[in-house]
Amino acid sequence: MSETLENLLQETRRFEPPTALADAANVTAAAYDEAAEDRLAFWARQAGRLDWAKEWDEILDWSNPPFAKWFVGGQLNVAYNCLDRHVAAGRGDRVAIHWEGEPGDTRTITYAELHRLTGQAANALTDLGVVAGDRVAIYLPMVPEAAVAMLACARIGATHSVVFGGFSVDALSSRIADASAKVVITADGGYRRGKPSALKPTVDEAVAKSPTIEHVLVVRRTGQDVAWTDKDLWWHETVETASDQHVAQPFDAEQPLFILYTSGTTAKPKGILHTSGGYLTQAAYTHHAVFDLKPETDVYWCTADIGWVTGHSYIVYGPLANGATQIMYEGTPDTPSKARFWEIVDRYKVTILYTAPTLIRTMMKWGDDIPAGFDLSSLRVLGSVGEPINPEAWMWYRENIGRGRAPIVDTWWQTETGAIMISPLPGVTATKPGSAMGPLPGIAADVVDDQGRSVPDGGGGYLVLREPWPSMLRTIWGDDARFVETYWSRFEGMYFAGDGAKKDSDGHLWLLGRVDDVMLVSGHNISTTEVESALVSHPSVAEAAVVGATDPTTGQAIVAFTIPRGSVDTSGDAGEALIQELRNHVAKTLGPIAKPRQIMLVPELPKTRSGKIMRRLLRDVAENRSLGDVTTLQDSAVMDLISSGMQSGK
Ligand code: 6R9
Repeated sequence: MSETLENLLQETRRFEPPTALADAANVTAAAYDEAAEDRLAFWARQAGRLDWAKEWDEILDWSNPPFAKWFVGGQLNVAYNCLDRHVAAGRGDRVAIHWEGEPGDTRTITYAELHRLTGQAANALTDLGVVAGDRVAIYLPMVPEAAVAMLACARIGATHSVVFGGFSVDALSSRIADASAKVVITADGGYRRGKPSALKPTVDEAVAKSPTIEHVLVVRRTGQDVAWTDKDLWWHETVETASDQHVAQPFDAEQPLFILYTSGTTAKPKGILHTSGGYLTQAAYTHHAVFDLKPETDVYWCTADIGWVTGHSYIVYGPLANGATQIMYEGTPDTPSKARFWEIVDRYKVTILYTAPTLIRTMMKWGDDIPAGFDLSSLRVLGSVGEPINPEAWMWYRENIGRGRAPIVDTWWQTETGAIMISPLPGVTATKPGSAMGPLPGIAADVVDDQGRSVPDGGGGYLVLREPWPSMLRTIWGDDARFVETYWSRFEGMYFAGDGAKKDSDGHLWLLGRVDDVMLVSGHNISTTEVESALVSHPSVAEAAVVGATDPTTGQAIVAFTIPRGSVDTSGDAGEALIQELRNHVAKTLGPIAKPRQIMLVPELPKTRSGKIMRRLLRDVAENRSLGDVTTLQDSAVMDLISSGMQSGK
């Protein structure tokens, strides 16, 4: 990736942290110096945010890399740290979760109540024969029981494996089989787009293929009819009748906490294994530092689904370890109207919002007038995660949601890293639209070339992590060899994240997406992210996805799928004219080499449930191949829409 485009690096806008926020910030610039001076001592101090039943003997055992052990010999209970200690400190009446169901029903759950519910669920699981080390699959909609189920597993030392409520029978049964799960926790259904959507039939089919499953616990959410087998138990008859008295036992710092299968935009899903002490340390620290959380006054809202790592670390473990008050929302952002998010922010006076670029671009497409109708003045920190955020979407987020005041933290991390690794600090960093800026204190990130040499400022290459970190994955479940091969073999002694990145002239980092997505056009490396950002910088474009399609002349040619903004006329000649204008716009912004061969105007883009564009499918469309595996596709009807409704021009 030596010959890269300069476009993103020419960004000259800078946004200083607001003075009031900087003056009262949880973390100041001194944290970088402290961590640089002694990284391990820094992490040991962060571990001190938690209550340990037994202090560790050694901060890090790295004697058998890449297999790390953090806080060796230490013991703690993760659920105790998220619940009991807050209740014991007199904070039991604080709201933990303001839950908002899609149909408009609400529940307010205090720390004391969440503690009681978790104790009941822990007792119920124990009665069902679940013991420390067993695996429990969780296949639930965004209901409070999802958090309760996770915490109950943590409380008894069982390992949870949360599977997205939208996944298919095969996705669920293969994950159950891979982890040999003993119990599945599910629901009759959940609400999506105004309708009850069934979950139980999928579980029934998956369980029929899963000999390891002994019991199925079913939460009643929608009240729809369900088939019943002798393995099934209602949650309200089993958990809600159990004793809420449960004493949490401490477990080893390296006790497996959860397995989470990677989003799988490519290849066979990997069961990423996370353990307890190091994971909770970094989830709690980063939530405190990156969002500047003030637990007494903030109302925090992460819009991710609990089935994604963002939901694990920034709905369940980080916020609850920190005693935060948060919103949990069950449904989609356009039900009952496209104003749903802003109505929630306004009503609960949300102060910290953490969402994804895909949602920000969707809101852009729907139009500025929707958020403009609400009081969003409570918002003081805005976060982004999941994909590179285009400078244009970043500016839209800042202006229309942050009202030009709230700092944006663009947070780079992965299921594998367990917690945020690269991000601005809201009270410290002067941000640049589209850049995740730099590694957090205690994190050693770098960009290297093909040979693993650090690139100079201004250069581009592969993102790596040079030192182990507390919340790092410990292995791929059941496959140590694949763990070593996937992450630690590309560059000697470094973790290879699979992402491309650039350093600008100040040494700040620009993430460019998966390296598999980089295109090679007439011998030039061009990242899909850069062409997408150029397209989104045109006023008529809300969202764009770019792929490299095989081309007889240039090797690969750039094909772009583009969603126009709501008000743009794309009928007939107007559509053709727009396509030509966009091709020229990209050529002008990035140089003629980046001019797309073809631009298609489409109504939607195929995305994973976590909101990442599935470029592999678009490449198939661009090359007229039949479609590959779509099990992680949010809505397979999108592909039909794209294939039938697209307007294409060369
Ligand atoms: C947390 C999460 C990880 C991949 C990662 C990268 C992309 C995430 C990003 C970002 C640019 C950001 N990614 N955050 N790219 N800027 N702020 O998304 O985990 O589902 O495992 O995906 O997402 O490509 O490698 P996961």
